[in-house]
Amino acid sequence: MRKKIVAGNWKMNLDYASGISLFSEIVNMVRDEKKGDQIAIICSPYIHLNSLAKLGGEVVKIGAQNCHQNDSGAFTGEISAGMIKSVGCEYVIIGHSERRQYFAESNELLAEKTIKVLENELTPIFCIGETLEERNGNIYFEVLKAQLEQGVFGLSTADFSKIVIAYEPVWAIGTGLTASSEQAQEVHAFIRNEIANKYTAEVAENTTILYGGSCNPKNAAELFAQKDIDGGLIGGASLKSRDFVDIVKAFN
Ligand code: 3PY
Repeated sequence: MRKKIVAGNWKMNLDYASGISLFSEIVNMVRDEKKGDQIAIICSPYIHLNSLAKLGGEVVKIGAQNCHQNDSGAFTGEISAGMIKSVGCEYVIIGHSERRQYFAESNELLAEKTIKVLENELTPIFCIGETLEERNGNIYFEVLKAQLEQGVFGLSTADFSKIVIAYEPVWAIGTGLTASSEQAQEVHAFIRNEIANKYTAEVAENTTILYGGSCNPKNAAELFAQKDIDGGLIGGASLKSRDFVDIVKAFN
């Protein structure tokens, strides 16, 4: 079954105390305002994960923003999917464009990370998206297809059915620009069609595909009303409790 998800991505923001305080506000508001079939998630920096997982309970789920592709070992500064699982997290963002851009994460590496996340019974939120140059050059469908093929289409049907996809046009991240609801819907329909071609129409129909990239309380309702948009991955607006909860409420 397709899920309705709003996932906040706090990126590298908030010290420990500020994170706990913002999250507590979010939990209290989401508890009152979330509809039964919606899932609210906060993907925080690693330092918050343990505490947030305990505070969030069933109301707000917790995710990490990255993990390493190995289980353990001499990888100074890294964190494994098993460690993330051990503190009560349920989700991990994989392949956010900032990881691809600033940390040179390739589709092949992201495929390894995705497998590790699944092995640890966590849900990957696998991000794909084109740059402005690729959009203007009209090669965005090819780029997105390659990201899917090399990143997640190696998974078995059973494993693929457990993942969430996030479409985040790179040109709409941190720029204040948003894809119009038509532009976003066009790409979401394309992704769903690619999934149907690779797996089955049923798998495609049941895959949750989120939109990310300057999604905010003003544009969320129109984006989420599109047939193939199942929610959002929210950057800046997830750092304000009222904005985040208004986006959670934006499903009709
Ligand atoms: C944004 O909204 O800018 C994001 O990058 C969400 O992940």
